[in-house]
Amino acid sequence: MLFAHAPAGYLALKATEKFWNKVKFDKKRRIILYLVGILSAVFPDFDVIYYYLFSAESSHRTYFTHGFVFYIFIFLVIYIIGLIWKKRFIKSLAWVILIGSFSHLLLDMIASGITVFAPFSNWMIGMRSLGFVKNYWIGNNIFLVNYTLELLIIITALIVFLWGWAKERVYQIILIVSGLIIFILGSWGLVYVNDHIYAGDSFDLYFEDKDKDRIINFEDFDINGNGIFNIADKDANGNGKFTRQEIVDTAKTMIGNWHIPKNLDFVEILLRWGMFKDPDVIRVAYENAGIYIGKEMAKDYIQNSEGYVSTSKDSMFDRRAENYYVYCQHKDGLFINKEAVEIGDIVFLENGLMGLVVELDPIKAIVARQGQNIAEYDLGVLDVEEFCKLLKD
Ligand SMILES: [Ca+2]
Ligand SMILES: [Ca+2]
Ligand SMILES: [Ca+2]
Repeated sequence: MLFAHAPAGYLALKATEKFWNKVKFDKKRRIILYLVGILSAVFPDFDVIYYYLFSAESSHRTYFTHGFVFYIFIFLVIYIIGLIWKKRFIKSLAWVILIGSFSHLLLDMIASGITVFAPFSNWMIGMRSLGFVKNYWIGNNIFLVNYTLELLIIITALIVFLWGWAKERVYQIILIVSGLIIFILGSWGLVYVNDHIYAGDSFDLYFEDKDKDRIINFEDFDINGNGIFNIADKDANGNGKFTRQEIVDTAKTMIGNWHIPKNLDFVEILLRWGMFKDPDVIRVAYENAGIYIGKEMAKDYIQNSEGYVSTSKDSMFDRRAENYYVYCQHKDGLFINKEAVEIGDIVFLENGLMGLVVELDPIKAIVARQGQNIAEYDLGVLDVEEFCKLLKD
């Protein structure tokens, strides 16, 4: 909910104006109250700046700025000042801050989840954390759901805002009709974009416990419980398809897409412009075959962090080609001899990108180049630096 917070705050203030504007303040004060309220509706996201500058290790929605406690405290302080000074305006100020900030938090609870009681508790409450999106259509189309809702809020706020000027019925009809047209065109655009977002079927696999050893697949280095580590297992996820072939099959379904979401992090798309990164092809393809490469890398990082460009707690840890290169180095997986290449291997290109080998003779790899659709390339036309063999079968 990146763009909808200000309009949602405006709508919340408009709906509650009779309550916080009982005495009917003059125009100037009313505008100030609206502006403060709208600013409060956006304010919780200022922690995003802190998040990007100092700590990308956890969601910014877990900071105290995304809990109700902080705003109740601010409200009480300002309200009590208003009581002591006997100023109605200050009391209304307290109310619009509370209404604005609460509108933000409630919207975030719908879109994902927030730590409602921060800083006292880290308990995340929201649609996402309650599992609403797991295994469902919404889970694979969260981009569409999220931005359609944003669009709806923005258009509604615009109509409400302009309603005051549209005194005659004909203007009101024009307003509603144009709002509808913008909504339909906008939704159509969102559907189009959504169609180019890779929606894998790894969600089930992710949270399952295939071998019933009480370690969910995502945390399990031996998903099928046959005593062979995922990375060395011919069929790591135990679905009857060979790991190597499954990796290649998955990667081929990504061709033509713009974006591959990191697990349940679709909402971050616009925060991290650039849509997809080249390591995503490898990460997701391996994941669908039962190899959580980020976990494998994190395990290696704990034993030997040398060379890694970010810590294993960084949410971009398994989305940086440099880290994959270091991991391959640590695993003695790097080689330059083309004769030894197998499908499912990784290729590092001279331009810094990485790809996934999906065909031999001639060698072809799937590469995600920023600003272009994910595509298959003949390695004869790309400058190959090194190959990497991670699968141990
Ligand atoms: Ca397990
Ligand atoms: Ca196994
Ligand atoms: Ca398999």
